[in-house]
Amino acid sequence: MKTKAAVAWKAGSPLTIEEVTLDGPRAGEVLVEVKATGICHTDYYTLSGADPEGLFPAILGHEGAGVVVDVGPGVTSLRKDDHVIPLYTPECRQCKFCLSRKTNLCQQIRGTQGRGLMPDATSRFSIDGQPILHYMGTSTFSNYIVVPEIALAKVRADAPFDKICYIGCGVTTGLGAVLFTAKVEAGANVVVFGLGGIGLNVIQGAKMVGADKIIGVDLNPEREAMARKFGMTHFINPKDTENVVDAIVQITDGGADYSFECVGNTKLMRQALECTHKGWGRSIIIGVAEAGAEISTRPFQLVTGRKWEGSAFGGARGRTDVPKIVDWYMDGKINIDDLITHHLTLEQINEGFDLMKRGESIRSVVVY
Ligand code: NAD
Ligand code: AHE
Ligand code: ZN
Repeated sequence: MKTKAAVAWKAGSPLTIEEVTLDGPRAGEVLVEVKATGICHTDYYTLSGADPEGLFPAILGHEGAGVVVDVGPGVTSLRKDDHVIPLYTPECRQCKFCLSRKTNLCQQIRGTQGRGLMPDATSRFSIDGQPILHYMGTSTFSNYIVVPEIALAKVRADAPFDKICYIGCGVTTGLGAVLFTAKVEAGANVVVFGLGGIGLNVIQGAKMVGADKIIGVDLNPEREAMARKFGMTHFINPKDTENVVDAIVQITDGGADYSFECVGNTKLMRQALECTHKGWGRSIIIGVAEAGAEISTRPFQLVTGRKWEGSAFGGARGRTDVPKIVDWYMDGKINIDDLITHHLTLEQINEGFDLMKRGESIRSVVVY
């Protein structure tokens, strides 16, 4: 069949809208009509050329929601008309990683996914016979996609696609880092570096669990009002603060219990570790830093009890946890609507990247 898609031909170039040939689902695969997709900073990161796994030409996008159109042989858990959210972190429930119960990082199809291919090492997308690569196993910047069954969360049918698509990455990543990775407890002091599409969801999660002080750090003063609305109690703009670490240590009487880096900047990662409390502070890296970047600190910071950790997709097990997060949204327990600042058509997708770069959007959502 044919599908409309925004294609990334090479690093640093705007996407172009193309008619792409899409082969049907093979064994264990599902054809999905994508109804809406968010634009995450990670899409921009890969498009910029900073991603060591960034391959071109490809169809980017990993924050979608849609409807099952057809299933391939052997698919048992989904059928036509089911509403789904594609998962860049699948959940096969069978691999060593899933069975460990220690991680959400299912590795069943990670090898081929990282090479822009389906599990049988081929692409379903092509233009005039030239293969176009998949991205993060999802490629939600295409109106129709083929996705492995293990990379689809089935969600309730009454949830609006243009909101729940954000649960496909940003919402789950931010909330999950607090709830599933750090397991922040009520009364804890929390610091969030970067108040964008991810960081504001970390704030929302911290508020949800009853954190005490919730300190936000961002260079963009426009972020303060929105962050306060979601539960931030203190705002630090590094431009106006001589020493961010000292300021946080002072506000928290010795350091934060938890910090979250939601920018992808290795200097901030160091500050995020060093602003946590001696003896027990935990710093969670969420931001994705460019190829070749490395983190550093004095080992003494770790010797004296601080812990450096990371979180991918908020530690969420997608097929299990994503439907629950959709329920939280539908039950009014979490706010997604206010974070979606722009709705765009696929033809306007490059404007979505520009809004992000200019710091004018939290999340832009493309509606097909
Ligand atoms: P975003 O562009 O919406 O937000 C980034 C925020 O950081 C902005 O508010 C910006 O003003 C702020 N910022 C930039 N430089 C700063 C600095 N030096 N000091 C303070 N604030 C600064 O991006 P996003 O969609 O929220 O993504 C944030 C990061 O998280 C990206 O690196 C993205 O790739 C990553 N990410 C990781 C996961 C994961 O699973 N680990 C999932 C999604 C996104
Ligand atoms: N290809 C990148 C990896 C970037 C990365 O860390 N991705 C996160 C999700 S970001 C979503 O917005 C992730 O889930 N990582 C675990 C994994 O297996 O990729 C690079 O830098 O190499
Ligand atoms: Zn993302």
